[in-house]
Amino acid sequence: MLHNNPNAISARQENGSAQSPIRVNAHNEWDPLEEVVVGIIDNARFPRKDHVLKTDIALETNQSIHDDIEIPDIPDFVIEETREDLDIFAGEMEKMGITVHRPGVIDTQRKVASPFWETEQFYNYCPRDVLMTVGDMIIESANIFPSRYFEAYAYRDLLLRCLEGGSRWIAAPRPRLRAIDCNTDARVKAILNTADPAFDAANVIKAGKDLFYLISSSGNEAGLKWLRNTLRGEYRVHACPGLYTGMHIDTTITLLRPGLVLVNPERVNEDNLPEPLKKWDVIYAPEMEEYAYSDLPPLCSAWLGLNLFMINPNLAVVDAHQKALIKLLEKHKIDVLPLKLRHGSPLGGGFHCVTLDIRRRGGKEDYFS
Ligand code: ABU
Repeated sequence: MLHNNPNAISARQENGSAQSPIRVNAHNEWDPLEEVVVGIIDNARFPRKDHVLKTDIALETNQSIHDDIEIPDIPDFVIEETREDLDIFAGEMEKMGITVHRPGVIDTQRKVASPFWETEQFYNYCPRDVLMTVGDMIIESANIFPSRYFEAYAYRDLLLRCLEGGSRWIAAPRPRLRAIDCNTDARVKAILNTADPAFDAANVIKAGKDLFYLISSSGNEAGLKWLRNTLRGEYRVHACPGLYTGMHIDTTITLLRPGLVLVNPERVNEDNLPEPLKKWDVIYAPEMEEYAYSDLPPLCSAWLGLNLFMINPNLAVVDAHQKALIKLLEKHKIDVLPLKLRHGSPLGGGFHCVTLDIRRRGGKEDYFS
């Protein structure tokens, strides 16, 4: 059902329990989770007018951006099964005593515009892409797709509660995303060619005082510079170039616990592994089990199994299809809660993508000294 009322953005949260203040505390990818956001699938449609998304699809499928790029409809059963999978995931975390927040519902077909473009909006399935928590700070990222320009508004009530709780809240400057900022040369494996800082929050993972920033199509050098300058004196932001030209870091490097990292064997090797992680034990992910529950094309790479979500240093939520990966994690003394996101790949993300950790027990440590 389409929720047409633009004022419905925060209906869920406003009708919910008392709006108590929240103190953001998220220093790494593994400390015991206390509070989290899980994405939603309401009103999910692929935006048809987003020229950067079209460029991405054209580059991925070797089409010209001048071609009539075909954007599929998302069948109702995909929406319903995804709602079910997300609710099961959220419910499992609630059973563990973790507080779960959900984004507000937006009318994705309502057009939005800047001086440079007009488009429909993306759906709120991946909070990980638009918001980043670092210590007591929450950062709105500078996303590369115009259809995601206003996506953080779906979290505005939550952000206000974080502000009330004493958290720092900042937003990166928005890139212009003009037509001329899009790459049209399929040989250059980057969607954008812009001097403006542009990065998805999911280009970054955190390990205490150290953050790792993937240079890719969804995260440019200027975005790295903005993050480094903004966090100067507080964090070391390590550039991760030459690993993966696609999108996010969370199908390439997965931090499991202090001293243990899981990497993608097609992208990462002893030489290009980010320098600080060379001090850690490295495990290489096994081949991924491939599957599809619909005819929709994948939006993610075949390595979505690495996109697992740590509940604490000894427990991971992992795609139940990935039996070999589960075995490997168990061998390293990590228990696994196997769950499904049947349509994760065509919709754009796995368990790490559909979450945003708001609060984990623990403080800011140096894991590399
Ligand atoms: N965060 C989703 C991963 C997308 C990718 O395969 O690059």
